[in-house]
Amino acid sequence: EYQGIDTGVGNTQYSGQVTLTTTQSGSTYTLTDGARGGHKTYNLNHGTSGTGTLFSQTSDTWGNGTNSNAATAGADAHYGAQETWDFYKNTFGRSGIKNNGVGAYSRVHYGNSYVNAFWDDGCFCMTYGDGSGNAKPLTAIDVAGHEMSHGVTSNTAGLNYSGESGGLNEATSDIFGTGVEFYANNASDVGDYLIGEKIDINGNGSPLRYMDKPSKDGSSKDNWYSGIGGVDVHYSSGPANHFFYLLSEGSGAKVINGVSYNSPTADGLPVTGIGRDKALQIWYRALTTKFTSTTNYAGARTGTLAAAGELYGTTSAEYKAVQDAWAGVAVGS
Ligand code: ASN
Ligand code: ZN
Ligand code: CA
Repeated sequence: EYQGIDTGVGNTQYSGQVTLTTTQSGSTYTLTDGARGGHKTYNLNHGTSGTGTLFSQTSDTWGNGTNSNAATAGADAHYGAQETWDFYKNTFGRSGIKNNGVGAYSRVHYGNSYVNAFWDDGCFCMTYGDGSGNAKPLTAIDVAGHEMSHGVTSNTAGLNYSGESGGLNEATSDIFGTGVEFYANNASDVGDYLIGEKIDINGNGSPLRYMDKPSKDGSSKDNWYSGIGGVDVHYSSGPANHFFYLLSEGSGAKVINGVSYNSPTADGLPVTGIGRDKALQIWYRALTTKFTSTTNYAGARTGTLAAAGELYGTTSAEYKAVQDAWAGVAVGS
């Protein structure tokens, strides 16, 4: 009987109809991505341990666009893993979370009304709750990219998940999660500098975080200050998210893909953006060759400047933009 890689269809909740890489084994298809290290997607069916069951059916069309069909969240999660793999491979030449060509796995339908998603280095796996009322799984693509990027950080800089390094760890996940969302270029989930805008975690349509002006969420910090290491890592990430937005897009008001941004600087001086592609290269090079487990904001400035110098030269516009963007979030020399 035939065994091999197949191209299926996912009717996702957040990204419309997408192509999924699956595996056919005779008359059965599974959510196993043979083109990306064998990444598998499992259904926990409201359990909270083990792997549940591998998504498996006799058709290669998955989900119906809502969470009333168990395979819908599977399709979103499988798509998120696929796009995250391709983003790292095609943007940085990184082959999987460990850069060894080996896929991870995803588990969906964790528990009941569980409003979170998380990466676990131990199982080398991703887990997604179904959200409030089991209606909004946390499987949107920027969330998927955010969570799997925690695995990349663990396997590179290893930024400690507390204090300033914890904020930089969280920001790294927001930065690359956003990179994945723009990379996927999905018409139903266009790229933006918002985090979690699709999962409606606040119940009023607002996103979880804003990179242009992090304080818009009511808790995140726009700029560095002495003592920021004492706040929750999801809020001390603010200055680095703000830095990344300024470096990519520059200060001031701007509309991108229909979303309005306004990014004031701490010093009141303008920043000229260098584009997201270059900003991503600088952050990735810093993460993988400069940052360590204890890197703080001052070290992130030094590390990204070193990365920009190596990539573009120390007299380049890119290098100056890195200096200006850090000054714009009150991280000085
Ligand atoms: N979803 C959360 C995050 O990735 C889980 C956690 O608190 N680590 O930040
Ligand atoms: Zn995170
Ligand atoms: Ca987003």
